[in-house]
Amino acid sequence: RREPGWWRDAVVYQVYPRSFADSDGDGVGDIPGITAHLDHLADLGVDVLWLSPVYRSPMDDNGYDISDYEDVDPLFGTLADLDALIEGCHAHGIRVVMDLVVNHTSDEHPWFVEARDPASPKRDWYWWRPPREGHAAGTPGAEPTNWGAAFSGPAWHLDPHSGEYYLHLFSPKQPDLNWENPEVRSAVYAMMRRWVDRGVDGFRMDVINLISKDVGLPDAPQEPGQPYGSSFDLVANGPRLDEYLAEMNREVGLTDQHLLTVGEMPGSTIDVARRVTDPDRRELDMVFTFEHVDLDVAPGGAKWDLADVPLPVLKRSLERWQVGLADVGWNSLYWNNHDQPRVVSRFGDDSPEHRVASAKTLGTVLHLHRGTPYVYQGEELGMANAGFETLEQYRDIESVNYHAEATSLGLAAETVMRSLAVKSRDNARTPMQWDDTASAGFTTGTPWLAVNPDHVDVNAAAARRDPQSVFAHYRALIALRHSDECVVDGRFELLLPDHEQLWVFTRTLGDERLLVLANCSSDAVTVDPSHVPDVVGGEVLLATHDGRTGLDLAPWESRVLRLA
Ligand code: TEU
Repeated sequence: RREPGWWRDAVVYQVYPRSFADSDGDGVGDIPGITAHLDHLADLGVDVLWLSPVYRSPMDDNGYDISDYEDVDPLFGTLADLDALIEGCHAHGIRVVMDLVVNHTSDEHPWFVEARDPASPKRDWYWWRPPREGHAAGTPGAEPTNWGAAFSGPAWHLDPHSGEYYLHLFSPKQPDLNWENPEVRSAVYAMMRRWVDRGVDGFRMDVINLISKDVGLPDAPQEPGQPYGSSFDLVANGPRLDEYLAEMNREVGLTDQHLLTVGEMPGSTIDVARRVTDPDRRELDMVFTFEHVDLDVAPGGAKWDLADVPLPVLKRSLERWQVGLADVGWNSLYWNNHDQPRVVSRFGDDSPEHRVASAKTLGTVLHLHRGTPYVYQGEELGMANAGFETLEQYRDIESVNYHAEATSLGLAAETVMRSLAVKSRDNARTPMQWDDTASAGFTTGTPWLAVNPDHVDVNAAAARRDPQSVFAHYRALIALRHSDECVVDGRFELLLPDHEQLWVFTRTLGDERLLVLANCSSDAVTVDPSHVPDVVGGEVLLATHDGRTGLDLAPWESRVLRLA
């Protein structure tokens, strides 16, 4: 069914079910809607569908707060619908990777409901601590540590019933599981095995490098004026991470059954990735690094403190991971997901004049790196950021909480709205744009989040008719990966690292050499022939602007050449 390392030449397509396709008119995407659009994925040529959570959930964090790991939330459909989707994918030769969210559950999960009782045998399935010494429960500073939560506020929530606090690195409705407890680990592995038995081909593991914490739960370094300590170094890449991942792999048979595993690892480093993806250690196949998507943050700031990213900085970041994992382990390659703003708006140029070319060129650059590429729904259409201007348009808990926190700390409203416009996760969550009809063919009802008005031009129906579309370009990139070993395994070498406009690199495998020439700017540029291998004899495999072979590159023009 699956060969060892099959995922090395695979391309993964991420579906955020809430925003993909609504089949029952309630304004929210659902599983039958995905099944109805599998031809889109098959036409694109992707090998894997990564499905963001569809489990039962109060939807505090749009399903990343799970109250039943083994049932489908009625909002998305039924288990029978999910079985039909898995079957439909397999019939199209597409494998299915489920989202595994086991750093935390929902506070409405029966495990946590039970654990609220101090006498319950499940009390120790979560992190409970009494108020800080010398502080009365519920008073400021009584939290057991000075850690902040990712969605604003403290990382500890007082449970009045027991007078103790519980840990939640995200929202108060997402209590962290205590992975020190072997009962927790066994319950997670049993659940994973049942999903594998149901036909699932792998897992994307949500914040999996947070599951091992420093059990001493010490205070974190706290900058003066900062409301909380920066706890990331205390909760990320903890002392037992490798032990847990190896145990999970063994207990679930992840490598034995050649299941695709990708660990989402905020704050991970190349050293952690080399270790965790080293095949000999049988932990994970690959990880999502955050290094390149944390570059546009002002030094010492949070994601909302905006900064530009000069191209050389971005190029060097991806190069570091290419070099770091060249001889051991494996990279994932991504620009987009449901947490990140749209790449054409972030690192490209989403103006009407340059949107298509920049989306295609950013796709070429990413897909010609070494690793498994991930395409996020709508990326193959060149979908852009939402363009929201009022707080009422936002839905994401992270964005809404940030607005409240920042304005209460005195930040100017327009500064906060600007940060949201550039970085809110809702930028990635506007409904998939299928056609130019009302609501872009996403729903016949009222969409849960506003549809981007640009759907009249930016939509799958138009793209599939247009040989020059982003969709056609992504289809060609995916076909190239499937047909060319050098794209999959060729050694990466960055050229012209300090050039502010050009992204130029080679891939070499045996006597085959590919050259990628990309103008990642909105101005024309001429390539200095003394700085690149002899391109004249090269065969153009893929280009954004057909028929051009000289050293002049138009704005956002890129070419992939096979050198003689
Ligand atoms: O995201 C992990 C994570 O680090 C996020 O906080 C992300 O960095 C941030 O949202 C960027 O703005 C995962 C899921 O992908 C995310 O959707 C969930 O909200 C989060 O974990 C909690 O499960």
